[in-house]
Amino acid sequence: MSEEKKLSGTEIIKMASHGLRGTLKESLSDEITGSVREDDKSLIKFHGMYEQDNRDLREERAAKKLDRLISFMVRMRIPGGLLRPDQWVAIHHIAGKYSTGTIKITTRQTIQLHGILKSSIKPTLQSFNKVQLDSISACGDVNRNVICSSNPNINPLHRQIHSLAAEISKMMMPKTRAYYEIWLDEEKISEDTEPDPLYQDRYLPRKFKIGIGIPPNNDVDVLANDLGLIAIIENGALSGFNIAVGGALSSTHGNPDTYPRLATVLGFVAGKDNLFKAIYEVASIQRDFGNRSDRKLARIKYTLDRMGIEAFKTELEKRCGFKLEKERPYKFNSRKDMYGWLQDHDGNWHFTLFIENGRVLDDENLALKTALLEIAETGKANFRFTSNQNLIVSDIKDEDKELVESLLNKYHLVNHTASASGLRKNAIACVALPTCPLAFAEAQRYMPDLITKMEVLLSKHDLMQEEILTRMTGCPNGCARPYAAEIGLIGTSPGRYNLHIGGDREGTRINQKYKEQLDEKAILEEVDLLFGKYATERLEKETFGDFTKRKILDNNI
Ligand code: SRM
Ligand code: SF4
Repeated sequence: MSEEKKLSGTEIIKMASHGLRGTLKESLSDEITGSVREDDKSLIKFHGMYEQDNRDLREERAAKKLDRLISFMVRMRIPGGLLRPDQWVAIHHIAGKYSTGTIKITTRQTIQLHGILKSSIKPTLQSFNKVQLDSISACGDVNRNVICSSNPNINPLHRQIHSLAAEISKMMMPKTRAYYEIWLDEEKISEDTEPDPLYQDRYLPRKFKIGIGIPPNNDVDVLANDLGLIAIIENGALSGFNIAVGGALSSTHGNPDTYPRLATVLGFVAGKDNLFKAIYEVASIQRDFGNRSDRKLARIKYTLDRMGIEAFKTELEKRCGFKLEKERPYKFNSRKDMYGWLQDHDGNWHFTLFIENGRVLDDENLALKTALLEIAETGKANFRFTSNQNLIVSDIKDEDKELVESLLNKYHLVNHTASASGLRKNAIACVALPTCPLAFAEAQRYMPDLITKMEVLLSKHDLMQEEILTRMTGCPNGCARPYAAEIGLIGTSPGRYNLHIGGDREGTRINQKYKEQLDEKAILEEVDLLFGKYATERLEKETFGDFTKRKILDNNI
């Protein structure tokens, strides 16, 4: 077990929380402040929420001697990112009534609503509950939203594999009834805390993420997860999963002990019972061996590297009571979303819609939110989120395609998707300002403009057809997975970014820092030089990431 050093403050809060209840009920009924009590700020995350404030307003409010305007972000638990149309309709109205109105599709196939006042949290969660949705353990030191390759067209077995996301999510949920009591007014049956064999009273040392990848598409960045499950399909049947442990993409500026890491494949598991046992026991090892004194070093990637891969695997096999088989061959060839119309193996239709940085709102150019509401109201399409922050209007029967297509066209969404450049359609940015308290620089509000300027350079070098993966974050926490991009821009201070290059297109290589602290002018100068070299010196079919790795980073100039 892990050496017991001084426990971090969060550990003490979790243990004293009586099954994540803390004093949340008291915090909620305190009308003097829009905030929750200090310890409850940690606990509320396990219920899918973060306390925030709008950073744009801080200065103005401080000048008027006003406190920060506190509100909450709610992140939902939507395993595999699949919603029924009536659920989308509900979210549309809830967003309009209680939040800023913008629906944000995240990099983990779910949605966030921002700007919810304390008094509106309960009505928000109760409205979600009416359509069988919740935000349980969407954040906190537990298993988060389970993601799965989103496009049903990938493989005839997609439905079967995708359904595992919901089952895994259910198995990994904490056993406490706290969410139901605090937010949904369920009566407390007993004073005892519910026994929870997996999480016990300390939960995990840190967040834990599970992703399911269905080759050949790695749209979920499966190796960026604490636990990545790679579906192995042989002779048209699902044989089982390669199990990969230790992915996570954050680092901290100036802290060399932290690093982004892709998961290591430990072996192969066949059969659902063994798969679920292995998932459970990977988490139990992290529970018992993870670092509980330094949260910066608490993810399973550090546990794995500290224990050593073989020792970790031996412990896993001991706990599972069976040996992992040798990993089976698989190949990823892309991480992009399959934009436009596709028909799956059952004859249903799916339209993958480009949503810039996952922000669903109506603006002067596009009535996106209205369009999606109208489509959902027909009841003829499900909504699937992708880990690239896009949306698949999906599962449309052949006879309903015309109706859905007419709405997509009415609101210009087909053209919006078709006309966006390859660079833009393969770019992701995290939320950053104004709500993220950790942001040093802009991301989703700035990236569209930067892409426009980069498009000019692509065009100059005759590279407009290229689909280069570009990802931007406002800090090194890596929420848009910039360390796994061909071009990664990582915020260091207002208006400045580190430039990373050399990631591959399949998501199997971490990129490297190339230049530090660049402002926009310097970013564009560097990108211009790199595009110029790429246009003239690349090998046939060589991607930008492979080229920059070979020619620039490996110093083969
Ligand atoms: Fe993240 C913290 C947003 C995916 C690594 N992330 C945050 C917070 C909650 C800031 C905070 O702690 O107060 C951000 C909220 C901003 C806001 O105002 O909404 C935030 N993360 C996001 C989202 C919404 C980005 C987006 O624009 O889509 C993504 C929500 C995913 C979801 O639905 O669950 C999001 N975050 C990720 C990913 C990508 C992934 O999981 O595939 C990563 C990198 C992978 C990983 O986990 O290593 C990621 N977020 C972090 C970290 C660094 C964790 C670490 O190991 O150190 C933090 C900071 C922390 O936990 O202390 C963080
Ligand atoms: Fe906030 Fe940093 Fe995550 Fe962006 S990467 S959302 S700035 S924590």
